[in-house]
Amino acid sequence: MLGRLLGNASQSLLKRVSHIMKPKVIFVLGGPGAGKGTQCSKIVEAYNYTHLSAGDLLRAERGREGSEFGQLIDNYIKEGKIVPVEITISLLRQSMVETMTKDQTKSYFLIDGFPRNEDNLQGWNRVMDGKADVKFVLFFDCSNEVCIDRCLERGKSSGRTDDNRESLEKRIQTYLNSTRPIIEQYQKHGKVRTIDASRSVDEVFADVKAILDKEA
Ligand code: UP5
Ligand code: MG
Repeated sequence: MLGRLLGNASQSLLKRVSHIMKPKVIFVLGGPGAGKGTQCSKIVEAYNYTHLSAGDLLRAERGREGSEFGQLIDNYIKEGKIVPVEITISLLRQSMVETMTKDQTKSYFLIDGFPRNEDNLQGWNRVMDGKADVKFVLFFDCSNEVCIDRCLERGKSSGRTDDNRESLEKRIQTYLNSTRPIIEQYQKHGKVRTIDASRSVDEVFADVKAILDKEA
């Protein structure tokens, strides 16, 4: 399935493009509503990074006319479950190739909301091993209560099918059971930069800047 989804052309294009400029990746993780998207937008304004939100890419694919995965993605998102990695990684990879093909200097990526579980991590390693350098994980640490409150508030106008209490409880469980262990794995290798994400947007961003100025 993976080969079919990625397409041979896309695979060899990424190989060629990454020979010229290997993509540098920061994974951005944290609970639902921790502020990943908000902070990534601010990073993009100040630094030469391209923001790829796995969730946004999945929502776009869900809404794409003729997508064979629309219904599946819809069900997974409402249930707060993690979509099979073949789908997510093909979307991420396609976006990376498109970005770098248009402009070869754009080889710095923030990958937001991925990898969320072991299946995601293994899929990434299988497909991207040697083709991209993961510098570190930017981890927005925030209590479940704050995360839920932010998403419920956003849910008043976001139109997101998962910004309701029932889906949020499932999203939090998935985050605790599946994503935290991935963060812990990276932590063991000294590859996590943790930020207290419960503060104001600007306070959080000040810490983000300090990390990027030092390391990126
Ligand atoms: N806000 C942000 N920062 C604030 C601050 N410091 N103080 C006060 N308010 C703050 O922010 C959320 C809300 O809080 C906004 O209203 C914002 O203004 C406010 P946002 O920046 O959007 O937070 P973010 O962490 O991006 O929250 P999001 O809801 O996007 O996180 P999720 O991880 O839950 O959602 P995502 O879109 O990544 O994934 C959705 C679903 O897609 C998953 O549940 C899963 O089903 C599926 N998915 C996969 O299957 N695989 C993937 O790889 C990715 C997603
Ligand atoms: Mg987001």
